[in-house]
Amino acid sequence: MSKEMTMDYSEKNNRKKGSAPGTDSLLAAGGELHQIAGGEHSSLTTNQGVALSDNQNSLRANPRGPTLLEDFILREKITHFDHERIPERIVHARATGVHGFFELTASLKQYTTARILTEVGEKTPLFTRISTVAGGAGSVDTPRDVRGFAVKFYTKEGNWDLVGNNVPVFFIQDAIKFPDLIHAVKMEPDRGFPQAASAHDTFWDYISLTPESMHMVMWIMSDRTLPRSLRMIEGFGVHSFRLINDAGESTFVKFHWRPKLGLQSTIWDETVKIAGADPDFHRRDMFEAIAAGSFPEWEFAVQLFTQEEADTFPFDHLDPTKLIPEELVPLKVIGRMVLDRWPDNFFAETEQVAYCPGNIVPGIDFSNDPLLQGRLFSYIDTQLSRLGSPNFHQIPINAPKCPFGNHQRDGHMQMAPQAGRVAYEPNSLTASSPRENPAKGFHSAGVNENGVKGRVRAESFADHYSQARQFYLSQTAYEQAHIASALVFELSKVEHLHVREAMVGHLRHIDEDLAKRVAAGLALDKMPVAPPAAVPAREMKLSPALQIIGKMKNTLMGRAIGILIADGSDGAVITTLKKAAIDAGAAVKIVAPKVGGAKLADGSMLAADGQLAGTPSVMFDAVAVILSDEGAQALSKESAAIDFVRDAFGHLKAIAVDKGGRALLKTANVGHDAGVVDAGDKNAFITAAKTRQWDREKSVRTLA
Ligand code: HDD
Repeated sequence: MSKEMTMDYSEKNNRKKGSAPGTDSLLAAGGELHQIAGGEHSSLTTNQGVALSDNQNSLRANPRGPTLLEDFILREKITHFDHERIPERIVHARATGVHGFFELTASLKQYTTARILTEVGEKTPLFTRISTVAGGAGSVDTPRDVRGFAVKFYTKEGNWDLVGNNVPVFFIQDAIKFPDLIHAVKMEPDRGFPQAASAHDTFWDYISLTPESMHMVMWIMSDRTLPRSLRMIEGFGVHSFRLINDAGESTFVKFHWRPKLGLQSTIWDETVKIAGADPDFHRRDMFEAIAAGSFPEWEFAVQLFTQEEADTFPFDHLDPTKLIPEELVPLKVIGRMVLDRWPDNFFAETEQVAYCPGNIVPGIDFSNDPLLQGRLFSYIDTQLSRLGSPNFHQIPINAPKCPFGNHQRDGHMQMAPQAGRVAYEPNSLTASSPRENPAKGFHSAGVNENGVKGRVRAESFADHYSQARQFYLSQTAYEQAHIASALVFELSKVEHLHVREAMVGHLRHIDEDLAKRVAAGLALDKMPVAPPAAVPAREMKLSPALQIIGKMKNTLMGRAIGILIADGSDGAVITTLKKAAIDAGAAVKIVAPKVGGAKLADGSMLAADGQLAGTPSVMFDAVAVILSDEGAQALSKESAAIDFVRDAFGHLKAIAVDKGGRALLKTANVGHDAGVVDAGDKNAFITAAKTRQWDREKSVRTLA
């Protein structure tokens, strides 16, 4: 039972009295609730506090007679149940949320007054929600999709929400286009599918008519949208923001999250199979990591630049389809985020958390990015409809952890019994009531705005291809092949030939070779004409920081190894490999035909962590197959075992095998290369397991 629940009335009331005097603090409001959290043998009650004598039978006129309308217990229970669901988010409905903290390691005092960015060593609690975009709340974790990366910092100066993605650019330059973009990508309205997939006509039709999306298209077709784990993605604030110092001077800033475990993605065939094997793959991975005490961590970094520097960039930093290459403005690491506490209740926290890019604190300000400007309106409006009340900020997950108060009153679900006679400002009746604070309060950057009003797009936003080209050309050859193959896959799902052709036309502006590869993959009979381009792609300096492979870490930390065994397997080999993998930081799971385990060669039983049929090799980063001759013989007739090794090989993973394991590989017609190592050589296995066998790919599939 939580401490809160064991407090008696007087304790709670005392605590309330002790809270920030003279403010209308809503913090104490939660203390009025005496809801039972589920202690040992506590009585079930109705919502009115009436104890229940029977929770299994409704009130009947007689044992076999009709149920009575009088049954207030039944009615209350069913009514509440009927209202359990709230509208799911129109985008980013499916997500994983975790509590954690931010710790500042380098002060930005020179640039900002925001305390969270100036007090080195100070820890700020936060709640992070990582989401897919297109799928509904019940969709799978691993579609090809952007991941939302939203962080709510509960700072001492108010809540700051940094609502970003794992991709640093966006599809469109103006918020007015957002409803069209989302309608195009979500399930088609007449048929209700596809769910959580961009591989369909309406999405690509819209994109092919929206040249400004081409840079984002390169990112979403890359393996960035197929993350191995939510712990292995980057996060970006996307837009430029401003920092304001105590002299009122402002500096532009871009925010970045960099995962301590390095970047890692899956490959497409693997992702598709994970979706079937474990629709909750990412959520479970995060849950298990936190339960095991291996807390995911990200570096927080900024790119700082002045207006004068921005004037020299070969792009407009206010255009959200552009990024600032790290090679142009280096990242300065200023802090870290650690996620260390799973929510107590998914609905109360992960579902009800309400992020708004407009939640900002003194010392930070918005830029004129037109997408950001539109977002400032959209989120609060969404929360009003989703959570149903202007008091959604009082829900504990949304409430600031600093004192807060004003003269806003009433409304649906008002939780705070706001005391006193005065609900206005200025007033002369209550000296302790909250009032404006020019010294500490929020000030906007003093920016000169002039020009002609109109529905216009700045000319500096007209270059749609240069950074798309820069991104594509900066990738390794493997990654380029994955991008080309992803385009072929997606456009092959598009029924309208003219849409496929239009997309290939755009690709010609990005890179002629890419366009040719995709055209060949689609078996187009001739190269489509490229559409007119306001600004043809310019050559930009390559940016290796845009690769995934370049940002992978040579480590098994946070990774998983599966060891497939059967009756008769050699226990000593299993133990040695398991220990080596654990020592290297990996989680290890034993997989056997039966979950109870297998009888090893020495007669002992080894329990399994997963049954073979339900634990395919897509769950792991590398596998070992340790089998006796009889075990290999038995598994040669099991398609799950054949798939286990075939997929491990096809997904470019290291495989350790003993004699029996090798026999299974032979039966499965799996080849041999440097990534298939002898189970007796644990060091060779650990080395191979830390990476993917990229060179193998050409031997297992034809890429575009
Ligand atoms: Fe958005 C949710 C990120 C553009 C309107 N967005 C939402 C979430 C993330 C982002 C991470 C989920 C927050 C959560 O976990 O609850 N959105 C972005 C990024 C964008 C972006 C990085 C571009 C740089 N969004 C964008 C535009 C609009 C919206 C241009 C509307 C004009 N976004 C919404 C929304 C959502 C949302 C409809 C749905 C649920 C919610 O807000 O709370 O208001």
